[in-house]
Amino acid sequence: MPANLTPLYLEAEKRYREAKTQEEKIAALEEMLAIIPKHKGTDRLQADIKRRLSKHKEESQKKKGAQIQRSIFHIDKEGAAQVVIIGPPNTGKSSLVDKLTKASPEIADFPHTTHKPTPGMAQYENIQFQLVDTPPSPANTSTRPWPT
Ligand SMILES: Nc1nc2c(ncn2[C@@H]2O[C@H](COP(=O)(O)OP(=O)(O)O)[C@@H](O)[C@H]2O)c(=O)[nH]1
Ligand SMILES: [Mg+2]
Repeated sequence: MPANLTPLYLEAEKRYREAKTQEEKIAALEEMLAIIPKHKGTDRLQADIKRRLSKHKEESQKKKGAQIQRSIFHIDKEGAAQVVIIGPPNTGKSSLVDKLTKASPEIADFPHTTHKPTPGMAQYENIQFQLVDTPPSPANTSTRPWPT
């Protein structure tokens, strides 16, 4: 039996072939499945679409899982450069990010106030830099660069 695929279906199929991301592929396949003529002649094609759909959904889930795992310590670079401020506790890292960016990292007179990397954008002339405030390593002890 001929499949008699409609122009709308063929368009969705073209979108699937050209799709770059898993999300685009899933959207195109779902559309194909919704509009494919449902009869004996398309049984195999329908099964094939369903198989691809579950494969892409699985891939997309795997990717999301990986992103969530790295989310706290992974900061996507933004602007011209990513500058990570590192140093012992209580040495003014958060104060620097607070002064130079619109971010509001917590500043306190005791160590380990910052728990996770906090990004903020700093502008110099017409260039945007990303500054990342970081928590200190637990092994570090305070070595303030100014007299106390
Ligand atoms: N005297 C002085 N104190 C500072 C300076 N920068 C930060 N502080 C103070 O040092 C303490 C620790 O600062 P914070 O930015 O939280 O340090 P971080 O732990 O390295 O992020 C706070 O009480 C700040 O107000 C500075 O340049 N001079
Ligand atoms: Mg801090």
